[in-house]
Amino acid sequence: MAYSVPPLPYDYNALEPHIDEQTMRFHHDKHHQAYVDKANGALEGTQWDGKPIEEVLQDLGSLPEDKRTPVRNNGGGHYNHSLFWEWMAPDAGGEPDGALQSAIESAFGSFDEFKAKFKDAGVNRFGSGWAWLVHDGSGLAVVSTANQDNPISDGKTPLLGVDVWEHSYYLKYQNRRPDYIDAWWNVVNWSKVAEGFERAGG
Ligand code: MN3
Repeated sequence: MAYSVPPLPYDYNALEPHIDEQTMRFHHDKHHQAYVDKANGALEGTQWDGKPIEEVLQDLGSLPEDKRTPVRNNGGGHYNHSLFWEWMAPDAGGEPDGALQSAIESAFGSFDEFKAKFKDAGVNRFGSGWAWLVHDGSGLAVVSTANQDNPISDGKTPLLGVDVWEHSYYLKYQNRRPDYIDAWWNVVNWSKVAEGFERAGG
């Protein structure tokens, strides 16, 4: 089965005022759809057609050379955004608790130091890309990737990511990417992040 854009798990305006409705409409309905259409177009009729996107991205090297870049970009775009919608929620934000809180404190010193490092990764990503909290097999780390690359292609498990492409903030924040990231913390769905942390082995 070809890939499809998953429905948003909340209304387009549910993340207001932090993430505006118009941005969510374009981002989910237009940008994500374009990644899905192009990924489907690239894989149509191949043995990878319908294979779970995370499995494809974990093994990009097995793809024929002419498919590798389109799938990396558009399959990555599909996977990244599918995760991104779920990592946000209305009435969210705050801080994680339990095992995830402890792991963040032991990896970064404190929750505030983690936030500062994550924000730096997003602000300093030149051009388009993502900042991530990942589990790298031994513990938590902050990384950033260019374009639509996902840490899963480097053997890391993404636990939380923020889209820093201009399309994710320009309508409301224009060139102020740091302000967008500051506001974005108010919609982070920490219970979803904690689920991924448990699946990654805690
Ligand atoms: Mn995006």
